[in-house]
Amino acid sequence: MSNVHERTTCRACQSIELVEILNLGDQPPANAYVDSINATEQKYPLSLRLCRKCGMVQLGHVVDPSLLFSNYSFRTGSSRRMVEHFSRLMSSLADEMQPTQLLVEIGANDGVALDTVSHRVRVLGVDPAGIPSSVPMVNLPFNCTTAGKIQFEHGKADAIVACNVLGHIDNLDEFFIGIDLLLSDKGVLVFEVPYLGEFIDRCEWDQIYHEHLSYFSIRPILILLERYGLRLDRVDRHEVHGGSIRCRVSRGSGHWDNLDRWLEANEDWRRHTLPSTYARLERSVRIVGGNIRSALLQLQEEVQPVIGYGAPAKATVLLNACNIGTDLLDKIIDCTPQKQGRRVPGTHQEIVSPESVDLSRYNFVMIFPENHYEEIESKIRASGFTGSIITSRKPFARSLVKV
Ligand code: JHZ
Repeated sequence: MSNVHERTTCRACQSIELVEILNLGDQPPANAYVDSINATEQKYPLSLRLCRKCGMVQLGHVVDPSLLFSNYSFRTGSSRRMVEHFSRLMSSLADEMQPTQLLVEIGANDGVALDTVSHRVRVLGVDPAGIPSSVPMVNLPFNCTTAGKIQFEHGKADAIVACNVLGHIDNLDEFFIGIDLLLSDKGVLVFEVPYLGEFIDRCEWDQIYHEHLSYFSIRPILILLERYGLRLDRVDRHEVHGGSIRCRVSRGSGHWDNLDRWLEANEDWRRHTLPSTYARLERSVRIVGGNIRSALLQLQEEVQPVIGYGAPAKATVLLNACNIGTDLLDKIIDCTPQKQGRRVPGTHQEIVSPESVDLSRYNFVMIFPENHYEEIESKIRASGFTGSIITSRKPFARSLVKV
């Protein structure tokens, strides 16, 4: 299997004290949507490991990124709420900048967030996926070479944003060396990552896929920052992607004054490093996975029509891990044009546009992206759907059944 390699050292502290905490078996890359119901896709090991030394949770195997990010169909612009969230961040950074200063977004995707401040400061996106965009874009993975190229062509960056990017990078040292090259002396780096705290508390196991190599808490982040002469200026929690942290970083030493208090209030270091925490997580995964399958089996027996809503990478993980084929669920609605007409990797549900479906024909809708529940629910209800909504965390909504 040359497209995948095993990682035996911790991505944050480089120790070899990695222990396996959850194994989801061999799974297809979650965003590799297929064109045929008969497709036979390559599957790769998907297992989670804990670094006993620094508490970093990470995948044990790395799939070749060119397989994961070429033909990438995720679009930031698919959620109004996320566009608003990122636009607020861009706007607050632009407030601090002069019009001639440079704002770089790593993992800019379709450039929708950068576009909102392109009239206020100089902007540049970096993303290997090559998605059409209205802002200038460097279509390369971010590393030292790309950072050097950007610096040569555009000068140093006064602000760098990287949201939901760090988790996708195997060699985090290359990332931070690149930041060191590109960031101006007084520049700021702002990054967001889904937070390990909520990942554990809410059993967000559908976030585990080959793209997501790391699952962050603050302490491993501090190890990385300190290695590159960076200080953490502040941390904020945001209720996006199931619970995320936003870290603001600049050059220098001695972290945020409030850091100890923040860690005490938010981060249970002992719990994050204990294998027993993850043993509980593993048990919950088995139970939740079983519940989802049983719920769909029950609906099938009762001949209750059910359709999925939202085909994120998370749906691929869940459907494959729970072995839910087209016999139990055959269609999923998704607003992303690049996914429509294609099928979920591995389990092959057809992905269709919202306009093509008459929801009044269904008694149940299963929403896959819990993180977009409110936005999707309001669309479903606005379309006149009066049936029951079930989700991966609440597969049984029997009391709500209206038949
Ligand atoms: P969503 C993404 O993961 C991608 P995914 C990425 N790998 C990452 O790191 C994480 O986020 C954090 C659809 N939808 O955002 C659009 C509707 O159809 O949960 C999407 O396909 N109607 C970079 O893939 C999906 O749901 C709607 O009204 O798990 C949501 O995907 C809305 C709101 C969404 O990302």
